[in-house]
Amino acid sequence: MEPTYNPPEKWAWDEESGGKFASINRPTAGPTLEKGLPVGNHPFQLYSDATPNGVKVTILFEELLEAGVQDAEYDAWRIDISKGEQFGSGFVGVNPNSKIPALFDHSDHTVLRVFESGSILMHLAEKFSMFLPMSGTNRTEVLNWLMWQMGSAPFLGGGFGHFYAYAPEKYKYPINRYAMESKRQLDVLNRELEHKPFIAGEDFSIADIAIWPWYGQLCLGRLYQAAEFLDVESYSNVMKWAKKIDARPATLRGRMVNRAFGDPSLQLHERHSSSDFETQTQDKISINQNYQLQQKS
Ligand SMILES: N[C@@H](CCC(=O)N[C@@H](CS)C(=O)NCC(=O)O)C(=O)O
Repeated sequence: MEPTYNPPEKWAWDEESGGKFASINRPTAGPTLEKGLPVGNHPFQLYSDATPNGVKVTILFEELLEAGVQDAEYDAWRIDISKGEQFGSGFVGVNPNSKIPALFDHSDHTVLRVFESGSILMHLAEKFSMFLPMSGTNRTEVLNWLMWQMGSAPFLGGGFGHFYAYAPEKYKYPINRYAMESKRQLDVLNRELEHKPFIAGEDFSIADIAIWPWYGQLCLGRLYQAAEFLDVESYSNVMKWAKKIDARPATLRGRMVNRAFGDPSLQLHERHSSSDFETQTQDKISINQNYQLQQKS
């Protein structure tokens, strides 16, 4: 096969690579602008966006609150990654890797920064002794699947999703390579879920919370418009598990937080209180704004 690209001796960043996120991608780290982070009243300050990695953390917070853990109250501030807000100096202070989600935990004497979604899930699960057994074989199994997700999803998102949905052209080689790997991963989950209700066993855990936003939502047709292409219906155990988690009220609330796309009634740009789900979604905000405009005219 003729190569379509002959790499130079040394790579240089001389042009944008094209594709959906070309304008925010760059080969260097560190802040590009001075911008602090807002801080609210709750012990946990989350800086995130409603991507699959972001909603892992908001689903866990909402599950903790649903279970009655009042100390898990949090403020969720939106970092608009499409505008490059992850490169602000304040955000780089909480995550030097400039990726959402990132968390400041103010609940102890010293303020702790926590980044990488897997690390945030473990931190919160350990702090509240929920959704992760504190010892024993079940704990190891939850961590096995949590780490599986952290290692596997980049092939689904950065590999398959990028080349299938975001690249400027459809290239057969990478789409084939990553479709094959994504289907293999779905098959792994499907075989595991055949005899157990949740991925690490009998109980819902942070492993489900990490895996569902990627593989569950892929099967529910919410990622990359690839449900038919990957024949997700054939992974019937994953489908069943995906629907079961989708029906959890805390999962729905977690999906809404920091969301700024789609149905306005599901968009809660910032979350500072549990009542925000009733009063601060974008549909409600527009109704209020229209009402105020009518009052003025
Ligand atoms: N391994 C990281 C990945 C985080 C990640 O890739 N976040 C994406 C959104 S899903 C992001 O912030 N992208 C912005 C960018 O790449 O500049 C985690 O799980 O927290």
